[in-house]
Amino acid sequence: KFHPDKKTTLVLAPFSGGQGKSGVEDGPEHMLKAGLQKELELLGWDVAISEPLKDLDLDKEKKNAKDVFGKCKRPALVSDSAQKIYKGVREAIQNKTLPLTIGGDHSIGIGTLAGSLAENPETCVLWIDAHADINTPSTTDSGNLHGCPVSFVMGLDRAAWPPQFSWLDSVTTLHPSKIAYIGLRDVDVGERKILRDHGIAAFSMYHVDKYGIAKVVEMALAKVNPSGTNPVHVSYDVDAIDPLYTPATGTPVRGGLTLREGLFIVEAVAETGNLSALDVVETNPALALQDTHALDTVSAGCAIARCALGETLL
Ligand code: Z70
Ligand code: MN
Ligand code: MN
Ligand code: MN
Repeated sequence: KFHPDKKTTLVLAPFSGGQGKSGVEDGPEHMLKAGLQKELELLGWDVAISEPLKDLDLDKEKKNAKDVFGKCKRPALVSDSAQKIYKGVREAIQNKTLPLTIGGDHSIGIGTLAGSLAENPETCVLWIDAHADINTPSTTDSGNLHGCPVSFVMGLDRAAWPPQFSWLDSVTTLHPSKIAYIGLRDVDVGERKILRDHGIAAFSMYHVDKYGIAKVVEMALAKVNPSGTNPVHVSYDVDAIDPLYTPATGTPVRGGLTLREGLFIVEAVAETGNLSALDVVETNPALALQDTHALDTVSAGCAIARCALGETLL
């Protein structure tokens, strides 16, 4: 429904400032080298490429030891990158294309979700992840901003924000009823309270086992998009899938989705015709202990993108 003419923009987001490990900025390059663009073209999609971070000197910016605010690490760098990605995603949508953003760490979700919400405030979100990524600058223990993107787009704990994020004030905030999680299994104590206090739909691995993945996706979509008419932004952290299949990622947590369960989620969203944006993040080829680890993880990332764009809807 939302993209009958099958045009997408690959928004490359080679960014690692939202967490401490380097290598995650090489995710986009690896997915392109694996043939992602050609694969999507074979599915009938017209593929444009956008590089909003092209002028960012990541290595230089990461060395700025003064870029700290309270517990938050590199707020200036993360905010600047997120704002650039925000503009890239908005432009992709204005060009009537589906933004497919390839990360990079999950702090880029601040930019992608803000871009979707700015273009369509009705946008709802499926956040597929082992983690809730809803810490605020007050609740974060690690200080890593890839653990905080959801709280920023929801406008939570505004008084505690690093000043650099004030550009987000002009963007419609994400209402707690418009996001659902699938795959959770490593949620911080402070995050549990936020999820509970705001009544956010959170389907953990327990719910996947209890109901099966098809029912979970159905319940998640019914919660965030009851009318079935609103655009759905899927923000997909590859660590939602079990590290058996996606080992090359910064924070692997055992007991995750099987590869098929992980792909089923995006296949089911594709089937609704409501997919409006997709992020595939946290692929870190540098963390592979053997070649197959990087290949498996990159292949899974590409498969998520293909399935979201309709590969398995024959
Ligand atoms: C933890 C934090 C996180 C991804 C780790 C972890 C967050 N809740 N997200 N890996 N993808 O640091 O806030
Ligand atoms: Mn590198
Ligand atoms: Mn995660
Ligand atoms: Mn994440």
